Amino acid sequence: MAFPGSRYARLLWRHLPILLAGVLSGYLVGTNKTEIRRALQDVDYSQFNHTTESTLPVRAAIVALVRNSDLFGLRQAMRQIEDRFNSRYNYPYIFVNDVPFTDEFKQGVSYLTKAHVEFGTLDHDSWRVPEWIDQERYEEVKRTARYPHGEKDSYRKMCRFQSGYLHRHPLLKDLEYYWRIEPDVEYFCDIDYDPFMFMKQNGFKYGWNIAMPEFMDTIRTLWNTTQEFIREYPEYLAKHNLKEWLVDGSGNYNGCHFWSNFEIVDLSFYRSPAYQAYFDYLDRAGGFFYERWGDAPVHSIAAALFLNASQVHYFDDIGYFHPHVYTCPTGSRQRGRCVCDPDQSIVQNGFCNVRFRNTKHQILYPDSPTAAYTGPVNHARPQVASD
Ligand SMILES: Nc1nc2c(ncn2[C@@H]2O[C@H](COP(=O)(O)OP(=O)(O)OP(=O)(O)O)[C@@H](O)[C@H]2O)c(=O)[nH]1
Ligand SMILES: [Mg+2]
Repeated sequence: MAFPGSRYARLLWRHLPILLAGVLSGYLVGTNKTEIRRALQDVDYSQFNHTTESTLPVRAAIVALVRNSDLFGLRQAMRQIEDRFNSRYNYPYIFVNDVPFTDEFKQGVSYLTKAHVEFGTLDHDSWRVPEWIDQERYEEVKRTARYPHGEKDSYRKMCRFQSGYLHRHPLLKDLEYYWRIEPDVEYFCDIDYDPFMFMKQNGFKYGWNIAMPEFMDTIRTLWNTTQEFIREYPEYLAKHNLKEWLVDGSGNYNGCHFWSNFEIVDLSFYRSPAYQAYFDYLDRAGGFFYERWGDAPVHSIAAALFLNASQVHYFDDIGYFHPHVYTCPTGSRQRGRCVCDPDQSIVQNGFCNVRFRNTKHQILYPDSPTAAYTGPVNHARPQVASD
């Protein structure tokens, strides 16, 4: 009869490698997390980049300025863009930050796509309060401002950067078009065509899908400054421009602007002498800091004045949500390619949306007896949330 101890010994020897592996991984997980993190940081991100870039019909990318802390909101947005569109096209992504991206961020977004992903840090000059800004006056503005983000320095730098510098970032230099995204946005509908190619083939330079009135306290002098600019540089006004979309009966700015958190743009527009001169003029005037001029009204006013109406396209088929506004294509409940409820989509008959459609229609078809839209119009303005 064999001694039971020797059977246990044989069993122990046979399973020793498994036991050792278990102990080792337990050690790594339990006591040496920094080592594991270090190993993960050495991951070569290019392994996620099975790009088909060389066959893309347009030099374009999906672009965002983001913070490391936006990782999960951005992953949510990318997941939807991939599912709805990009997993079939593999347009590259470019992410820019004012501080270096963490490895956790780089890895977190790279996992979501087969496309090429690039990460850049912006340069100091594009993210600062310029020397011509009176610091005392600026501090007073931040203390007393009563509109969303009115107290924030970073928000103003962000708006200035997105207005004048994002398109000039070295990572974007070879692009013809960009599609801007943001954390926490949602895409409700399959996009079963290539919007970049669509823009290019139709000669569109600016594409949007939400138009809203701005908080007027954030842009008190933007329109006057714009008018001064136009007086100085009348040659930049496009012949068939959309100025009418921007003004009320007395010629004052009505606050209408495209929400630039979604925009698809032919970057030759932002690189044009007209846009560059406009941005420089606004920057000198100081309103990015003394007020809180957003990149949305700046881009929109420029598009309305320096482009022809035929070059500005309303993507009414792209269902989209940015907190807290929602646009859902009319009739999509029947067509079934969207997961949104058109009845909740109050911006489509909003004042700015309707005014755009009717203004463009009138410019393109001056002899047409009918307007583009004749239904009810929603005149609601955004509420100030921060006071
Ligand atoms: N790197 C970096 N990105 C920023 C900073 N502030 C904002 N952003 C990014 O700029 C974009 C716009 O910022 P949001 O905070 O979403 O601004 P918003 O959409 O006008 O404001 P909300 O309606 O409050 O969301 C987002 O992609 C942000 O991640 C910042 O200080 N640093
Ligand atoms: Mg946002």
